[in-house]
Amino acid sequence: MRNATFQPRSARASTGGDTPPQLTDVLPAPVRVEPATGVEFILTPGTTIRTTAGPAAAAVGRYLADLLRRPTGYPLPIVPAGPADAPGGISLLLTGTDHGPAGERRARNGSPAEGYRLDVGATGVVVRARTAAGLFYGVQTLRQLLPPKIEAGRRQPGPWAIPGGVIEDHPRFGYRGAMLDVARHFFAVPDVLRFIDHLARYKLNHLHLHLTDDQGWRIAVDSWPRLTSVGGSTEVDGGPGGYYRREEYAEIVAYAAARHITVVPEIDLPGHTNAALNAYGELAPDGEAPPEYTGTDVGFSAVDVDNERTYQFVDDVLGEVAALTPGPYLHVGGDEAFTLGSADYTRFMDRVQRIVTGHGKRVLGWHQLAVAEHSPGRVIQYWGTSTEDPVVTAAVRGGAKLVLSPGNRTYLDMKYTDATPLGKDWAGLVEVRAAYDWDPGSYLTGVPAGAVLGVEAPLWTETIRTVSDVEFMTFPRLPAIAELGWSPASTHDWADFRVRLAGQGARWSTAGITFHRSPEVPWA
Ligand code: TNX
Repeated sequence: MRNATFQPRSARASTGGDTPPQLTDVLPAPVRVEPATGVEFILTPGTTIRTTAGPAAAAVGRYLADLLRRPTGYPLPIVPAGPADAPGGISLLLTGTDHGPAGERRARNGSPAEGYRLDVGATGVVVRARTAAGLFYGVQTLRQLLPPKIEAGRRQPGPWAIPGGVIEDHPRFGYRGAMLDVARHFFAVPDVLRFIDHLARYKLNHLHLHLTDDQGWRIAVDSWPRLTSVGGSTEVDGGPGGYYRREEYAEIVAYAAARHITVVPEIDLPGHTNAALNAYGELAPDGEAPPEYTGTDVGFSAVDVDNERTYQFVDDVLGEVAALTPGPYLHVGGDEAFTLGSADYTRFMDRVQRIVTGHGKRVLGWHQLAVAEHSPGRVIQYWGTSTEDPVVTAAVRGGAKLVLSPGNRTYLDMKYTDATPLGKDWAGLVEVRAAYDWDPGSYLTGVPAGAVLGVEAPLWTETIRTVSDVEFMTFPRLPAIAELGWSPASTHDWADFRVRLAGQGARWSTAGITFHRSPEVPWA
């Protein structure tokens, strides 16, 4: 809970581009914020970054130095942390039992794995965490406490002040995600890395990549090469498409991992498979390869569920994707297989789930998958617009966990208003307040909060072609979903959120990020 000194700032004038942030401006809202009035730490050319011995804290130190060196022009050397009470500099201290000096070890036992504590005093800044992920989140908080010009790509004049006080923080949910559909329109590696950086700012920890659909197959599978050579060659409206070679995909996974983000690959089955069928006609129910598809209809394709070759295909593909996936989940889609009867669908997905666990992974799937048998550790992603779904509730009772992506709240491809040039509206218009004002813990009737793993904001790309399109739909709604995933329910307050969100606008402008200037938000 936030401490007594916290006050909603709905009445405060929104901050301009150069106004220094306050400790209470952080988004997502931290668990506890205690400003120290009149205290600030100022970065100088002599500031050092001190890290606990070992590679984990040093990596976060390098990440922080990379953020700060260009705009400040300061050298910010990374040096080993000395005694905990030595003044000066920015200290990133791991306090888990395996790391750090004994005093640090005693200081912070019991904080959740992704939590951190930030102390900003006149003589130094200290971030303490049990894990490198916690340090990383502390660094994201620190970044937001510097003036917006810290986001500039070129050297800026100081001063570089950080407001004093204490923040104690940890996430509400373990799964905080966003999805990018790289199948309808392909996005090359640099675009995906940029999207990963957007997630990192707001402490999201899962990137779901929708890698296959009717219009394109985007990940190389060595045992079925035509999936990409043929299936990757177009996209919606007939553009050139594309796909990730194994090394490119590994680069995405590694870049995400360095930001404490787990990549969740999705191979959509049994529907949304026209690109695969176009490449391998033997997998189609009539054995004939359909033509390539560059439109935006859904639900017309499905693999042949009565052909053993199909199961070989699924096993080969999921085996290769599993080998490229350090994270625990394989997403197997399962949505909109309208050409299959329900018995055929269920029988097929039961087998697919067993193939996933056979490769040592946990099943994630869109909520149509709820009808399939329970699979150990499986997670169902709810994308409906109703708060009642008896089939999903029954699956949860059977042991499934839930990720919430209600279409009318989290879908980044929905229009903001009728006037939004991009996007769709089948789930409704989703302005910022609609994205923010709901509670994932109590959303679905009959689903206890303990069954909710977290939230995810999906971005489908039928109408989204460029990085700027991606950003326009993502900002400012992604930060709203991020706050639902991270912040305690007790901090939920639209009047406060919209002012903190407004403060982010100058950061996005400085970083060259396109965003929707929603009239619901008091931008500077
Ligand atoms: C539904 S949500 C789909 C996607 C579309 C999206 C467009 C889901 C699991 N399936 O195939 O891209 O709507 O909003």
